[in-house]
Amino acid sequence: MMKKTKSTSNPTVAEYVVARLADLGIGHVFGVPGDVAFPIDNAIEANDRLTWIGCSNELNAAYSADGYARIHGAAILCTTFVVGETSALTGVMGSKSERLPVFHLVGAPSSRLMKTRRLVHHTFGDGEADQFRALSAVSACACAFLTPQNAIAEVERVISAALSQRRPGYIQIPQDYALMPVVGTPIRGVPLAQAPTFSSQPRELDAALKAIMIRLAKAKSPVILPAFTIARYGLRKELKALLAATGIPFAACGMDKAVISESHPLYIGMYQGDASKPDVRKIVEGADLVLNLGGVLFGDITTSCYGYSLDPSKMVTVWPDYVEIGAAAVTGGRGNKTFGPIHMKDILVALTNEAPKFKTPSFPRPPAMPEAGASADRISYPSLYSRIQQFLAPDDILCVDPSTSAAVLPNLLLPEGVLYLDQPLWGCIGWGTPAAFGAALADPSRRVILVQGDGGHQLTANQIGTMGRYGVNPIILLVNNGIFGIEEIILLNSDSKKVKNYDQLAPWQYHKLPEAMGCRDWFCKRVETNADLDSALQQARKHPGAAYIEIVPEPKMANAAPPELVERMYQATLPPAEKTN
Ligand SMILES: Cc1ncc(C[n+]2csc(CCOP(=O)(O)OP(=O)(O)O)c2C)c(N)n1
Ligand SMILES: [Mg+2]
Repeated sequence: MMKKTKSTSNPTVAEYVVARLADLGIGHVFGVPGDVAFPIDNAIEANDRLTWIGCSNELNAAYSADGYARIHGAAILCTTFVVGETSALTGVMGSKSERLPVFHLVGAPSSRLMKTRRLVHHTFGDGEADQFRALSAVSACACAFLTPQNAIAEVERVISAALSQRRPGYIQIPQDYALMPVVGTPIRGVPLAQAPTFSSQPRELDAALKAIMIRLAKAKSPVILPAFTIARYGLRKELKALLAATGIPFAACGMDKAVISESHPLYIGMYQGDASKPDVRKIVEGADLVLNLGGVLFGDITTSCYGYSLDPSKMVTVWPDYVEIGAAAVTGGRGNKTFGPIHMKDILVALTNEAPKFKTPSFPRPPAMPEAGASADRISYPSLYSRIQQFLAPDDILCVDPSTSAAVLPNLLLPEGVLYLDQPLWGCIGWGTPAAFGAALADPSRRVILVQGDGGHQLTANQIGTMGRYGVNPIILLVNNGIFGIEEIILLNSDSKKVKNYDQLAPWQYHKLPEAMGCRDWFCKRVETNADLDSALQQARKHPGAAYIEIVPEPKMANAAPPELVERMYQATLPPAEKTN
């Protein structure tokens, strides 16, 4: 629990907030400074537990905080009033969508300017300086506008909500209040792993457990689907214990790749609806009980556009804060029964102690991506992906930007301990470079490998300069096909041979970017053949610093989406009148 400390001279609001977040053990703050945020920026700079990480823009800062939170558990982002905070918004909203507690600190004009409706910069000039708070509010699960009087209570409320829901928290501080001492007794917090979130309601927990145990007792062929939230809530250890106790095999869905190491003996492979391997599909869809642990989201991108068939009556979903028998995701909310509030950790632990041990069925080990492409040949998509498969080493962090590669790389079989970072739900191209930077900063002992398309890269490539500035050593694999490739793959009437004008890109000299952005001692190479790619990958792995490989595949898009998938996408998305076209 938190200790209360009595102090004769209280810290200022800005000093207090940053100290309280530093208590969580978050060591870095991603941001861009600004005049009204100076009190916060200065408090961060003066706090010896925090390091300011100056980013090339607020969007990059937000994505970097997102990547950092994926590895560290939480992150801090600091921007200035309106122009800064709104630039960060799609990044922070991505963190909300993909359940990452990013604390967003924003400096606002002095309260006396706002109260007297004076015309301040970064506004529409109409005296309504506080109208923008509603925009940022959408990106967070809790928002606070701090005063010296409410700061202590409000900061606790935001921290508690953000950690309970694993979503961003927004804290705005007017410039004058930021410099005034907090009123009350400052709270000294505990590190993230010990920070209290919410507790289960005992009778509900008991009832939910009974309901699950009844189903487990009858089950002959159960399967587990662990969701990404297991990682977000730091429950990998508890899940491993449950797997060991029950012997139930598990599959990973599209948003949940490598929540548990893919070298685990109970791992059967990826379940992505129609895009699954037939044996995985048979085990998952044929299971008489599906334990959906953490709340897998069955969305368009991760299920091959709803190409899955799961019987809702056979599903038990342990959401982070409640248990659902039957599956609203599948039934549209009909006929399901819920218990809550329940913390999913309590269910994992209780099931580990009480669930029966099953005889694990035999299943083939999930296959690695097959080898492809002779040395002397031009790089093709299969040859590139097979080389990424060979290249990965235990404990690497593989980060994949939304692109053609993101549609194929879930099919990799990852070595022991490799983490897979992607953004399948929010799906913002350009997230990859800054997110890879944040992940690399969060754990310098692991090698971050980024796979990104050229289109996505053009959105946020300037964060490479920030990577160089702070000396992280990722390996960037930049796929230069000159186009927004995945868009061409899923285009309606894609029989046209001509790439759409709107899918074409400015031809950058990508491998020269690190040098131009001041990165020293990076290994940079442009490759067109498999032999050159092999050699560049080897050198990149040995190189002590960062590496940037610009990969130019042959023009042919080697992995056009199956026609049935494209058809299903349009059946699902277009109005009926269009469907016959
Ligand atoms: C911020 C944002 N803008 C636009 C899109 C739509 N979009 C999705 S994928 C994609 C193309 C990605 O192209 P590229 O990064 O070059 O990867 P490729 O498929 O060519 O390998 C676009 C424009 C998006 N998802 N996010
Ligand atoms: Mg491209």
